[in-house]
Amino acid sequence: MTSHTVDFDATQVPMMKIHDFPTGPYPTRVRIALAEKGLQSRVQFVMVDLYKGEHKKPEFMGDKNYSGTLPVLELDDGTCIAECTAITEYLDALDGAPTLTGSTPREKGVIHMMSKRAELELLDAVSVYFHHGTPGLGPNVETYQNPEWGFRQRDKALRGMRYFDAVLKAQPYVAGEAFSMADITVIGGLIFAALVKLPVPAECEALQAWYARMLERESVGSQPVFAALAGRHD
Ligand code: GTS
Repeated sequence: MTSHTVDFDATQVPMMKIHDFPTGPYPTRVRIALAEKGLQSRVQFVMVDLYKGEHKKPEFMGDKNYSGTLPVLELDDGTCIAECTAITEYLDALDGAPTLTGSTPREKGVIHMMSKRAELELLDAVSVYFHHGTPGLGPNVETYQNPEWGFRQRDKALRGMRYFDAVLKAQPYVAGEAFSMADITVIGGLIFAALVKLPVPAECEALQAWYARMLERESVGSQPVFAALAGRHD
């Protein structure tokens, strides 16, 4: 299922580059947004190997993203846009019919809030746990680790899951009645949780049922990270 408008001609969109790590939870957020908008054919993916620390090289941080993270959208004029939310907003605006980031002021405000909350309370917390409470990207890349901070963030992420479970008991999608960027952000959080083997608490039935529904969406279930998770035997 895609949310782009019927009369939108994606072939008119200039080619873009995405600096990408195909199975990363954050890059997967942008991959889902691209699929929702029907824009995959307009993108050339450029692999940046996180485990080799390519995202921390001065060239990458200087030319593409000062923060040294993925994904980064690079436009045909060389403009680089980092941050999944900013990239999603850009993609959503391309067809003049934003749906992932909301159309009305109220929708925009609520979606932005819930997406930010999903980052703060869940996805970013799991990410900190990965980098500080596990071997993360390995000793060559993880030059500073604070395990206590990592474990606190793991516990925060579990609280975040309980929060989103309560949200999804009351409404079908994270920001209300329609699929949005906020759902994509929570999906990113649960992908990262699965990668670090942090199970969703059994009592979070609404969150689990919502996630099962999300995985049925073509834009979500077709992402390479799910094949990687399914093929993992550790
Ligand atoms: N706030 C950023 C965003 O929303 O884009 C965070 C991006 C981020 O942390 N990306 C991860 C990264 O580059 C990619 S992944 O973990 O999903 O694969 N991590 C590398 C690092 O060293 O932090």
